[in-house]
Amino acid sequence: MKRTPSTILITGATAGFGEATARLFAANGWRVIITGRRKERLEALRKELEGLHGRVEGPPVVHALHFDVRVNTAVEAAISSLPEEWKAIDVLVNNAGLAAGMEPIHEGSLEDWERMVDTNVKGLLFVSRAVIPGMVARKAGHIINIGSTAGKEVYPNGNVYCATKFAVDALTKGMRQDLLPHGIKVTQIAPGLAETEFSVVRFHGDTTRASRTYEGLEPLHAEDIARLVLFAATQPPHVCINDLVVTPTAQAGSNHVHRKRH
Ligand code: NDP
Ligand code: 8X3
Repeated sequence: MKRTPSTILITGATAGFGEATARLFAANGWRVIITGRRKERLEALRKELEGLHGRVEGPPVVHALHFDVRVNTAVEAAISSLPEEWKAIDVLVNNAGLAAGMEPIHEGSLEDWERMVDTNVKGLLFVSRAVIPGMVARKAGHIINIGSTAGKEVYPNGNVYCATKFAVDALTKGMRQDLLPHGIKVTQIAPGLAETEFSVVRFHGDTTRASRTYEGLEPLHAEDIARLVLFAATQPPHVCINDLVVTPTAQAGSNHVHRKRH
């Protein structure tokens, strides 16, 4: 039997898409499990969202889990530490991820490559492996993977980041096939240029270079993606959104961006 309200676990809820998604789902009455590495941000968000409904008593509506998706032992420990009343996860949003660097293939940093593969591919797999068996046992659930237009079309110097997002695209399709007999939905949302902390992380803290990414166009905002996650998660039981590719109006795929000149 379906329990209400539903429970969503969001990886990477300390910034960007994940944070906006946590806010939107909490505002819509969901029970939200927020996760990430930055403990202070998680705690501040937990407190803020707990106060959202002006509640003075009642069970918590937000649960924070602090872990690094790259460390499988930490992922397993965090998921198994969930109190009984938080264990039945209805929706898993595999959002935690990053780009690191943007160099031609022969100049790329091995350290950056490892960070991207470990976070975007292995991290997504570790969290999925820890959460999906519960969905299979309950014969219900929904996995929403955050891919990218970079996982549809490669762009110059995007090499390894694009490869990790192509992997997310393939894993989304693989998950949907494998989980078909278990009644579990699998969705990919593949955004284009969105202004979050993404480019600051990609360019190792260089905010000037990061802001150039969005010069002359209105990029997507984190809230735009949160709305799509809510849209996908609130379809009737017989409807599964497979793939949502979304770009700013000023972008047509990875390699075509229209920028206004000053
Ligand atoms: P942000 O940098 O704003 O947020 C990234 C989130 O991921 C943070 O909450 C961060 O939390 C978390 N994260 C990163 N590494 C780890 C880790 N090792 N363990 C746990 N959490 C981690 O970026 P976005 O919101 O833009 O990115 C979210 C997803 O969307 C990523 O997968 C990205 O590839 C994808 N994407 C982004 C686009 C964009 O243009 N912005 C477009 C298309 C896809 P913390 O540091 O606290 O751990
Ligand atoms: C992020 C979008 O085009 O910067 O995945 O790679 S892009």
